[in-house]
Formats: sequence, structure tokens, C-alpha cells
Amino acid sequence: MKNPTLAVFAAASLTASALADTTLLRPDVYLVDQGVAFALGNVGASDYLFNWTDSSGTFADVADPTVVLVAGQTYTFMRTTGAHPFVITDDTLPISGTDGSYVRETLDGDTIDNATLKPIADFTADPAPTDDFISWTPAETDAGTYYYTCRVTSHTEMTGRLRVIPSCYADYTGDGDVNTLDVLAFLNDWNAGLLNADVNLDGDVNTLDVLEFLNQWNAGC
Ligand SMILES: [Ca+2]
Ligand SMILES: [Ca+2]
Ligand SMILES: [Ca+2]
Repeated sequence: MKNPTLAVFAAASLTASALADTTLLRPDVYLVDQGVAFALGNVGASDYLFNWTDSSGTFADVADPTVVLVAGQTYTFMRTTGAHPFVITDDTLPISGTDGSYVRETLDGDTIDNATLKPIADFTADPAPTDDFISWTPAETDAGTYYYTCRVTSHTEMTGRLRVIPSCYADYTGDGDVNTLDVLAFLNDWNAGLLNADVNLDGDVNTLDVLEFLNQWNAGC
């Protein structure tokens, strides 16, 4: 027979952890696990400056961060200064560099447009003065790597990375059930060395992720 007091305690613990909000995982990499509004300034044609506030505090003028987003949460992106339309792309955008200093490796507008999530207008935050913004609620099946960049083709340095992770790794396939298919799907990605298999969010795919995945899979969603 289940202990109702324990059940209530467990529910309270889950609620508390769900309010975690922003965690600095490592330099230039932020986990933002609740939906927030990102206000985007800029430094010339070099960097976007991310500003947001949540229960963890206020984060001001963070230059071209890598941001880890959680499926099912709603994030908005709005430009606060003139020029430099901000677009979100898939992982086909040619990129070089590292977290905090990515550079787009193409000057071709068609390549940028082809990589931009569709419809393009919905994934473009046009510059102020305007009330245009991007509102994105990634689905569980959208887990993966994305980039943001300036749609002005020559502004290659205004570029950074976004990563979408599942709301619960145990349901790795995102179909609402936790079963052996999730283990197989995880192991496939892990074997392929895909960043999606970086379950402990340290940026590497190695045996620690297998242990972390199995822990979370055992715990369920
Ligand atoms: Ca930059
Ligand atoms: Ca599943
Ligand atoms: Ca890892």
C-alpha cells in the first residue's frame, strides 16, 4: 500500500525542481528550463546580446550564448535595437567555432533561408521599432541542435547555438510512453555520437550519458 504522505512529498519535490529555471552549465552555455522572453540587443554586427529574467535572476547582455531549451516550454525572442533580423535555423546552417563564438560559414541568403525554420516569417524576429517577435514551443520530437543568426548575409559573427532537449529523457522517443523502445532509440543516438545522447548535458557523449539515461529511464517520467 502506498504511503500518501510520501506521495505528497514526492509531488512537492517535483514542483520545486520544476522551478529551477536558468542554470549555467559551463561557460557560455545556459540551460533555461522554463519558458522565458529573450530580449535581444546587439553589439554592432558582432554579437546578439540576450537579456532575460526568471526565478534564477536577471541575465543581462549575454553575448551569443548557447541556450538549452526544454520541449513543451514557450520561448519568445524579440529584437530591442535597430537592424539585424534574428532568425532560428536547423542544423544544416554551415557553422564553425565554439560556444559563445560561433561564426556562420556562408554568405548565401538562399542557404540561410533554406536552413531557417518554416514558415520563415514565424522564425524571424524583425528589428525594432516593431512588435514582431518569435514565439517557439518546441515539441518533444524537436529535440536536437539549432542555430540562430542574423539574416543579413554579411553578418556572419551574429551567430549562436540552441539545443532542444526532451522534457523527460526516459521517454526518449517523445511518444508519451516509457518503454524499451526508448532505450533502443537512445542507444542508436549514443552509438552515432549524436549530441542528443548527451543526457547529462556536459557537452560530451560518453559512458556517463548511458548511466544517466538508465537512471532517468528507471525513474520514469
Ligand atoms: Ca558573435
Ligand atoms: Ca517513448
Ligand atoms: Ca554527456
